[in-house]
Amino acid sequence: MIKMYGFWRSAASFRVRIALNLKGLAFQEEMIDLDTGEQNAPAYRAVNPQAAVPTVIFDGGPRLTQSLAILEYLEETHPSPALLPPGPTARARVRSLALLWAADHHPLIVPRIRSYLADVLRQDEASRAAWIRHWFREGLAIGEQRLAGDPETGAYCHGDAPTIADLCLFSQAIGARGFGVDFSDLGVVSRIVETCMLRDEFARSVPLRQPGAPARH
Ligand SMILES: N[C@@H](CCC(=O)N[C@@H](CS)C(=O)NCC(=O)O)C(=O)O
Repeated sequence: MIKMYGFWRSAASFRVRIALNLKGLAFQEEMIDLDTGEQNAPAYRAVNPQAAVPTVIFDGGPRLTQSLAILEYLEETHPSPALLPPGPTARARVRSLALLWAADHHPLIVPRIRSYLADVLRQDEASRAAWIRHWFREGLAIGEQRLAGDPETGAYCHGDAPTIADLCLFSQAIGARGFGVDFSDLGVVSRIVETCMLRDEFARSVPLRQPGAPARH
């Protein structure tokens, strides 16, 4: 059985959860409570010295961190259904979109950044909320510019099957909604998010359906 250390609200855990579901791989998720700082406790730092989720331990296999590395590992070890398209140009486009959200925007809103804003820079809650909403919104707006009018965009970010770009877009967009970001004006992004939501593998991966999530947040 695959074991994942995650957290209900974690976007990085969310994208790996979707991939495991799409590939039909059974896994058990242990929640590391990021709200109480459990990621910083010695017990979890022994698992991942970066004090971040996800960490995935494969039965008889490696212990991996960094969601995109985990997604690539899953793709190489369980290639069906494919979450990367064939051909180097298409794969580069998908990875580029995935990195836009997962590498350039998501890291700006994680707990360690929010704590620094609060504890070191003394930003009040309203300023921190504005920061979070700004980076969510910018990532989605840039995504819209890249996706709209590009003939490679289909029902999903690339063609008519989900790729790792959709996992990253969906997790970022659902997280944005959770923080009150309205992106209904971003037509292609909104359409792809709704297309993903129609699939059970995406829908049952959403934060509010995970153990420990509040009834609403
Ligand atoms: N680039 C990493 C990001 C990992 C990460 O920062 N995860 C967040 C939750 S989404 C976390 O555990 N943050 C802990 C903290 O900021 O203290 C990945 O994609 O796995």
